[in-house]
Amino acid sequence: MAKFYISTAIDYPSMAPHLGHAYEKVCADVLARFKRLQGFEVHFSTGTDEHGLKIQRSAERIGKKPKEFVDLMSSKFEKLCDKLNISYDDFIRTTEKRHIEVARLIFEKLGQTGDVYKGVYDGLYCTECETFYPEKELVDGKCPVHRQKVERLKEECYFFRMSKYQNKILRHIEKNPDFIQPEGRRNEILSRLKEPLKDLCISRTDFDWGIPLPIDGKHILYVWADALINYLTTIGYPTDKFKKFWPADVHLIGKDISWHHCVIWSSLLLSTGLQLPKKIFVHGFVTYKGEKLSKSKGLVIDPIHLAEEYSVDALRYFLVREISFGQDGAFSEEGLRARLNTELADVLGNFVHRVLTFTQDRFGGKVPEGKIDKELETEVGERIGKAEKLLEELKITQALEEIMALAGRGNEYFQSCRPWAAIKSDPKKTADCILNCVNLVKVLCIALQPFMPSTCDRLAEQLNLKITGWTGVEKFDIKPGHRIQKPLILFKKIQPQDPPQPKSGLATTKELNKLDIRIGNVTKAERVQGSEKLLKLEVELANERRTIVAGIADHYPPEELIGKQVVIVINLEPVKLMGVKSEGMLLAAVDGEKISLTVDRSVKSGTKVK
Ligand code: ME8
Repeated sequence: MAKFYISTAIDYPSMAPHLGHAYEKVCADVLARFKRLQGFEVHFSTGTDEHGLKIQRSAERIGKKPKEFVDLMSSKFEKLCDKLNISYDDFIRTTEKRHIEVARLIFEKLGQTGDVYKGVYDGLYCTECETFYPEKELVDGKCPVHRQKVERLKEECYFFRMSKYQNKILRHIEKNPDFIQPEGRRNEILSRLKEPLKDLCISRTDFDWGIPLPIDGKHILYVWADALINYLTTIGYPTDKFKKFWPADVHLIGKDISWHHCVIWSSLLLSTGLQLPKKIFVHGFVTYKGEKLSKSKGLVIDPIHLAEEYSVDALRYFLVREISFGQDGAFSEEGLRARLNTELADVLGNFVHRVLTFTQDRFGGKVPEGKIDKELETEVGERIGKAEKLLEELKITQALEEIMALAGRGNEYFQSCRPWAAIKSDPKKTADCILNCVNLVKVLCIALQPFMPSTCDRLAEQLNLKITGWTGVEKFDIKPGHRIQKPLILFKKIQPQDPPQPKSGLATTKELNKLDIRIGNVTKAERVQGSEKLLKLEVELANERRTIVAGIADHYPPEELIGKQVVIVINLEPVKLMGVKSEGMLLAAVDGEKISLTVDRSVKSGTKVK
């Protein structure tokens, strides 16, 4: 059986996952599911990147040991995958024994090639992206990705002779136009490779949360080298399974880490004598009000909350359809609602429901005798052929558009046959129409399965059909006499909530208007020493940070608060609680029906609450 190996990046579990992480997993899942339907033996990996200084510091901030911290945080990423119906075959964690063994093995191989030597690294480092930066790549002296201060490092380390592989990588990219996609990202890497490539520092000594080097236990493996090797661990390097699945067919990653994958990873593989992956597909960022969602900036949108509010499949659909694959795309709740209401409910849901209820009500749930409309079947076949080609080329947004156009076509067809009127005057025409429409519903049910698996499973049940594969998806092969089940609504429309009306008796007084109430993002949370109840929160407003002390430790573990939004009063006289100055007061926040201290939706930090 032909194989297909697709991976996502493995996420830093320094904070809870946000919509950007969900996006990458959903896109990879669409491709993995499509390939499985086509009959490929698929390995789909995702997971968490758990070593390094960033994680060690995040753990320290909330008073936990790194291992205890990553166990807790990694489970949130796994939970997200399960919630979003991500059909991963392996959720890999870099703290697992199997990975540590492979990482050490690969390091030994690099040494055997003569590509590792000892030296002193003297330069700049951004802990947020765990990356070394030459001075000239900084923007206003800050990390070009996170716009945060970089640290000066001077320490003994082991270097990897990355420079040796510059020409090989260049030639590989030039000879294989599909190696890095989309083209814009490929050009970026090609242009950066015009500059001489430096050797890479691949060990650290000033902290210990990592994999000790087999040759020198004082050093731990640089977290990026450690993380990239996960792509080998997950397929069981160096076993037969590895031999079957390597090279990877697609590494799916975001645009901030294309250099690490296209250049660092390629040179590590070349040094160890392994083949390069077939494709590295670089997707864009999910943005909100023009800004990239980011853990470090505290701009996070909780995908689990959205999935619960709008349904998992509506969220999956929105992400693939709204964000052209390979480009950046904006998230807004209005946008999500609009796609759900006007495309999923009004077009797809409406077509399916009309056809199946008509079959149920007028034909007792039995597909009527009739004639297949060959013209329609050919038209559908052409679109499906196009969608299939697009999926092969990883153009998932366009593929989804093609398939959804068939739902629109179905509505048109149903409408033009007018079966509700024709049933008396022309029962034969009505039967033909229904036979063809049921078949079109079947086509949609299979073709949309990679995008909206649970909806399509429910639809398959209604159609009394087993989805077995992609082959023949376009065929109108549901025969007259086939029985369908009772139709159910696939998508419920969701209207924006009306603003709550103030209850009588509660007036806003002039005095209350004097309070300056703002929305802020929690960037740090820790216990106040010597107190059971108090937490100290660092809250980021638009241009400033405030320390807020609140007696909520009984109800909120500090790590749950990081990345959440809170409502605070900022123009109070500062007060000292257990020796810590509180520069504001935490208020309750209203999030839909829920009243609590935090909200998951993202409003720009610093926003004034009226
Ligand atoms: O970079 N929109 O982890 P990470 C879309 N551990 N994708 C986004 C995004 C956004 N707003 N924000 C982040 C790491 N991502 C490393 C990877 S792989 C061997 C090691 C994407 O948690 C990001 O581009 O910072 C990356 O592909 C993934 O989420 C994990 O990011």
